[in-house]
Amino acid sequence: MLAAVMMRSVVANTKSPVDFYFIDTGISADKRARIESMDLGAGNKLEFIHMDIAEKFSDFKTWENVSITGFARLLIPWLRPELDRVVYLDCDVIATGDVADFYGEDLEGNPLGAMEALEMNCLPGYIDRARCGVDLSPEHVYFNSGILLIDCAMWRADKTLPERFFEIEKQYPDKFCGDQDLLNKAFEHNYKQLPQKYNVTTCARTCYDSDENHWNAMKHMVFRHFVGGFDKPYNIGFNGSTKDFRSHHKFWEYAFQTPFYPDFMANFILNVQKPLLLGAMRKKRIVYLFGVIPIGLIKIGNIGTSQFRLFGILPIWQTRNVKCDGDLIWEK
Ligand SMILES: [Mn+2]
Repeated sequence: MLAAVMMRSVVANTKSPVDFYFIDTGISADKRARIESMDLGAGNKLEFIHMDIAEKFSDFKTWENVSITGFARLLIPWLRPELDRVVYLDCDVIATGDVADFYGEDLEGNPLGAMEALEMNCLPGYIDRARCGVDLSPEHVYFNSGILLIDCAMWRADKTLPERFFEIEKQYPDKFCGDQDLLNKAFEHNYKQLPQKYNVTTCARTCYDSDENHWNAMKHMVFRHFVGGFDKPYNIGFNGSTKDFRSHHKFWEYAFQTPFYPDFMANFILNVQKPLLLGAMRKKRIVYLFGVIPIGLIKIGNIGTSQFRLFGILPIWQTRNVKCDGDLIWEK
């Protein structure tokens, strides 16, 4: 239960009192009781808000690793009409700095504050596919929807906004990244881009455009966001271009302070064994043409491109590609 770790990390790093609102789209009674048993510290409050997500977003398309739960964040401003500004955090986030810094950022009249999805630049084909999927203008900086600063009052004042969400969903049913693509389209050129230290999705230098920006994000990191399956600290067995072990020790430090530590450890041990299994499978990827000529399947990059190579050298076939002129090709 990642949300428990996220909440522990937030209270450990801020001096301000925090009101947590846990959007409950179907948590089990057992997990809820374990979360409620946690000591979040004096002055901090926790409230569960139940949402019947399947009913609210029954027409929304879900696939791959995009679950319907992700769309819950679209309704945040209407869940508690008395709140004018909220910080939204994914459950796969930990705070390493003070959440109040983020909460207090000047949105300069924009309805939303968010950070560039730098990890998308590191994954071949990802950013193009996401952009094509909702027809984003090239000038729009594509943001990650896992950490948001929401001006709830502005969202509520915009009477057409909920309708626009549904229209975008209808217009682009094959979009790539669920709520994230939808929000990027809904707030195209209409959000405040905030410093990357508020959403460190990757520590890899290659994802940042300069040494300075990389250094600033690392040195002043306020939130570390463990995006994707292979970047989760308990999923240490997998490798990816965005993978980096920085802040993993922090995750374990806070996980230890929750009732879910044994569950995380069990996952960790299971996942440590997976590369051994995958290594064994990889050996079987050599096939023999006419039963004689060996053709190796060599994986290039982390996601997307795979090539067959004759004698392991000459490329003879390529699968998975992204074109960006309206014609989207992506083989899973
Ligand atoms: Mn996330």
